[in-house]
Amino acid sequence: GMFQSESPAASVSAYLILNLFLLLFLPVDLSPEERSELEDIRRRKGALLQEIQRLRDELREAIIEVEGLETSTEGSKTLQKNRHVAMGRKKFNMDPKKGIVFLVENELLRHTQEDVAQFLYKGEGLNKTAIGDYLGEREDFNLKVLQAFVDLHEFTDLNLVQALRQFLWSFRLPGEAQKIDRMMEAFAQRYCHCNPGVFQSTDTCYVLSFAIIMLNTSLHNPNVRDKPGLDRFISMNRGINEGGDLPEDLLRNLYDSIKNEPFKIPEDDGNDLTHTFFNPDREGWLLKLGGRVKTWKRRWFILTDNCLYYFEYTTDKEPRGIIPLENLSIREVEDPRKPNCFELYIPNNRGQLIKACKTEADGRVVEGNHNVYRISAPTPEEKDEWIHHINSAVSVDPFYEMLAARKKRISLKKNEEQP
Ligand code: 4IP
Repeated sequence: GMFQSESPAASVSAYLILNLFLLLFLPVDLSPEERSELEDIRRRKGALLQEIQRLRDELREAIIEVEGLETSTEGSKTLQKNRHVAMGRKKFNMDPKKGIVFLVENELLRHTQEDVAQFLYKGEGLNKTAIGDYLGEREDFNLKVLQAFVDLHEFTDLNLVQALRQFLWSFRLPGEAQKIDRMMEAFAQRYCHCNPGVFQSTDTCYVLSFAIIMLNTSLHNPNVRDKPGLDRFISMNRGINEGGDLPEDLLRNLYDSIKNEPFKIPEDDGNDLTHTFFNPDREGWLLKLGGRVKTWKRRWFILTDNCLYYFEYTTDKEPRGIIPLENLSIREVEDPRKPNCFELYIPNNRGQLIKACKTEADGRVVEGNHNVYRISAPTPEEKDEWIHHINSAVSVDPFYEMLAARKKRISLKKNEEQP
């Protein structure tokens, strides 16, 4: 047809315009094909004009309706109020703070922590991510609303997993560690308040809550290969009850509950905290440059436990080398001989060697001889993925730090009691 030009892309639109021009304004003889194309265009134009008219009518009706509302009497006051509430909810979902201000200004919500908390707890028409964002704000009022919001949850006689299910479903936890810390602290306090005597302290409840969320990820995230059994879960939680152990029955119940049914996360886009916790392991073939002798060797690399392991064969039981990633950084580099290169290095290095170990040909385990580890990936995509995964493995994980602080507190208290 006339629009199937074979001219270069850049001139296609000019070509189309010219054709259209010829078609519309010049009395040219049209082939049957061109004629039907022309008719098609006219049809579409007609349809578009109709659509424009329809939209105009609709707009006119809406304007009349709005004007009517503004001048209406008592009867439609509630209608107007409902519309304002709906508008407030929409505003809240786009910008939680503005939404609340709008509702307060229109006298649809009282600006007290209890009323706002109730509004969020009911959550009608509210986006749970927006609720989480509002509750996570550090401002005085928001902190009070968070407290009131958590107090609206009834956890009496629920086990910790049941309580967490309810809590984690009522809004979406924001991604920031500090915010999560505040929310989980409030949760733990509320749980302990509703269930006195279950845990020795709020810290115990807090630490166990995190252990459960992590367990949920380990068991249900397909990227985590190593699925912990009940025994591991029990031993992970040794001594967290102010130095003592929690009853095994209790831990078994929680474990089974999570195993049978994962947490439901609102608005799950694969980007929630359970994914934030874990940097899924990665493995694949890479080329590695030697330390002293600069030879490239193809090695099977595995990233796990914050270490990079490399093997000669995928089936090898013992790695040829182990590189702990702590204190290392990673950067892309150009190499004259190999494509898709990156390098592990020590920031601000003054001639130190990277701490690593390797197995010599004779089986001795020795320290590595690398100032940097230069590595080449098979494709640019794989290079990016390795860099991304290694980066998340080396970056300090704020969640673990938060947890470590709690655990330390628990063990300090324990030592005070048993000097
Ligand atoms: C070897 O070269 C290999 O590249 C080694 O890699 C490497 O050890 C050696 O580095 C390098 O000399 P040749 O085999 O040609 O002798 P791999 O152990 O993967 O076989 P690294 O430490 O990179 O594992 P130095 O630094 O040991 O010389």
